[in-house]
Amino acid sequence: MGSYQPDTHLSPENIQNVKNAILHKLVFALGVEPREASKRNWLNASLRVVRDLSTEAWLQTRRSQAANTSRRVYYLSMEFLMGRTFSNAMISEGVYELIRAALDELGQNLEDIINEEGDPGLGNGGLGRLAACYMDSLAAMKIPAIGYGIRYEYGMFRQEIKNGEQVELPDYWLDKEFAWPYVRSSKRFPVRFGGRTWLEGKKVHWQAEEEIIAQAHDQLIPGFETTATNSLRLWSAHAGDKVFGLADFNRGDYFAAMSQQNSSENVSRVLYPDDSTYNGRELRLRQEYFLCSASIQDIIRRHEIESGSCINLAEKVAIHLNDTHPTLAIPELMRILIDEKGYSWEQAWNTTRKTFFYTNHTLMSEALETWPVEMVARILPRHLQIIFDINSHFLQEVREKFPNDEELIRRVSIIDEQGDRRIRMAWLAVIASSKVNGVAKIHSDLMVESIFADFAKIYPNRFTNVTNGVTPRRWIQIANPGLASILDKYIGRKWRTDLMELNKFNEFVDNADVQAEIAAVKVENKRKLAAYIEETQGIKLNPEAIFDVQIKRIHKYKRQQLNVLHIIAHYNRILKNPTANWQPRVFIFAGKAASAYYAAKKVIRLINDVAKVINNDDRINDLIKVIFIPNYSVSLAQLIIPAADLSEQISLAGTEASGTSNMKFALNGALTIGTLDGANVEILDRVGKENIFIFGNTVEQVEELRHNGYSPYRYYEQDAELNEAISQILNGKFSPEDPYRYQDLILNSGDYYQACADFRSYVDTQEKVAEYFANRKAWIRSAMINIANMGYFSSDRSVLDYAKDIWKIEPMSEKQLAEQAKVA
Ligand code: GP0
Repeated sequence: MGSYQPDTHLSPENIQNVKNAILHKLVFALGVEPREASKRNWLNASLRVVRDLSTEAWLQTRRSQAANTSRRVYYLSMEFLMGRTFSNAMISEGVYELIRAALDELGQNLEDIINEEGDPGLGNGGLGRLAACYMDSLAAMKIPAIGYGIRYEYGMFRQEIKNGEQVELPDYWLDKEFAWPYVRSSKRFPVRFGGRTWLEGKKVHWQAEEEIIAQAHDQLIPGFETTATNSLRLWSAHAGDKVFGLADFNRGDYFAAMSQQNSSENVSRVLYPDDSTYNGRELRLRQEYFLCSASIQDIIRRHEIESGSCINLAEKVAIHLNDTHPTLAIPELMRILIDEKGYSWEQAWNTTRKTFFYTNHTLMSEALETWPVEMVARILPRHLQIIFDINSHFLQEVREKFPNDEELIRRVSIIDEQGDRRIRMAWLAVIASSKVNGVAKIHSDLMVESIFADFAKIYPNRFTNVTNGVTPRRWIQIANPGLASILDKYIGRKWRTDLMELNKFNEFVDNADVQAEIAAVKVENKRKLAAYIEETQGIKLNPEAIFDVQIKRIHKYKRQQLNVLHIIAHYNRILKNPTANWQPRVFIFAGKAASAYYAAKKVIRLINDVAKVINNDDRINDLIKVIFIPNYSVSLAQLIIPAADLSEQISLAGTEASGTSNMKFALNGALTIGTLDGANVEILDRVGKENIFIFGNTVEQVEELRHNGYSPYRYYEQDAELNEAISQILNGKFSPEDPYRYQDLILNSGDYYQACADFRSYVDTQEKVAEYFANRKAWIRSAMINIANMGYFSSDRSVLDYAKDIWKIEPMSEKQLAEQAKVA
């Protein structure tokens, strides 16, 4: 435990102290009398009490990091899906039970207060949530780190389902007061756009046309039971007092000038809701540069304070790019080193190349960012020159290594010269980074065989893998306290920061008593989820049914449509043979579709249409329920995942980079039905093929089908069950009021993700699932084997891999964390 760990014993005296502290915050921080305090007031007062504890540790961590000579990592990400803060902060500081007791005596129920907190949706899906798990793990593992992102005023849209369709509503999350962050009024940086450049002697000048201010907001990231406390710094955009519409002012047009100010603040207004697709809007480019410029300025400022100059920047600074979205940090660092610090081009490039690292999160071409040269010229004229310079330097290097291969030069050039000229951001990120990694073994292998094949030839040692992970604090301890206490009882409590400890649970998989305890917790979690669904949708669920769950972004490649085809086939089978011994099943979906993603929104509608018909068909006798839970979020995931029996990870092989919910499910004792894709492959390696349901074509088979001209009609014609299910969709069985609604959905869209090809194997495997579930003892045993062998998938392991193999950072010790800085 850290030196700032307070006395957290549940003594009457400690409880009284915490009560006093909460009451003090209520009155003197919020200005509220206890008798009139709302739940939100109690939450914010309690949050402030916990924040005080974290703040002491945070300040100490900063002092000790400044004294420490090791490198720090800066994690740049356009998305951080942090989820709620309160429980996490309480467990990190070890005060969960104390706060519960204090609130109890104050007449408040802790669970109610926890549920009062909003869930900032500052991310789309896996990529943003991964960044959040990494922030948690970096602190817990005592790795000096700062996250940088954008404090969007509007996060991911709120999803409602109206008449079966997704409706998007704004999520103005800031109107629910959030007492956790500190506004850092002194940390403000100008970010400039547009204008022109010219040469004076050897020096380039950039006269911008517009300047906005980036304002820092810091969230403390307390490490679990350690002093180490990192920061997540999010930037908001402000107009500042430089008004560039001076001509308007001169004409006395105060109003026009001021309204332009308003528009500069658009930069941090809203998160783009597109997941894994590239959206080439100008505002997005401005957002990306805004994040990069403010963060790089801040990194240099801190480094200069700690080291006196920029000279040894690469020794002390590692900058990690979470996908290509923050790649403009590369030319921004170059610009500052050359234009502001007087470095030569070579010096700046050498420093930059040692400083950057890049993670690729997808191979799918629609996600790869490319910006038109014309647009970058207009918005970032100086950066465009630097990118051109990097490119010619790089192409020179390639020509020396591989003479007379102009075809190669054309392919690896940062500038795509075909059509309108475009900058390939992934190429820039690869060229400027010391290491590039994929997020699961299969993904990293495919990455160097496909999109980065040329670069792997040019830079053979640059590419590596770090398999994703998830934090066991949030995904076991907080989400599944029942499971946590079973683990504590049988294997001790060390799994929280060393998840390989779970291996010890293997000893208990045949123990009938432990099996019964695990089964009881699962049913309890299912009841809790069922209660939520009954309360919000009025549908009653049978907690003995198989809870079959697919929760993730709605995407064609993730193949929710395949899941639906199975549901329909299953429904048809029951109707044909109603008295057979069917396992009751609840099919649960949740997830958002990008607002402009027509086909994905249609899939949501199909799920809801199918749900309506099946849920109301009395002949089915409640053997099937189909549920779509609206407005998926981190908090909902924490409720749903521990209640799942079956985890649907059914993407087409070769398309899902890793997946991370697959890990959360298996850790919580759900069995996976999945393809040989992403991290499923590694989960299979660890839990063994008897304890996972693998189906479908392999990457090689998928490629072969594509190569030979894939057609879904062949499967449709040959497979009677598939034929029936598709025909029912196409004939309007599930949309009688609008029979043509789904004409364009499956066959006519070409079935690019080969759902029809995997249908037979999926349905047959689902049948095995049902048989296996009937043998409840065997099922629970398999669930336990999953839990016991998932230790590898902790994000603690992931960040330690990054620290050791990529960033070259030694975690700090408690002793180092107690040191004081020599500088002021
Ligand atoms: C990948 F390219 N991912 C992208 C993107 O734009 N957004 C995003 O969330 C995801 C992958 O799809 C993933 O396979 C992966 O686990 C995650 O990034 C983190 O690496 C599942 O969400």
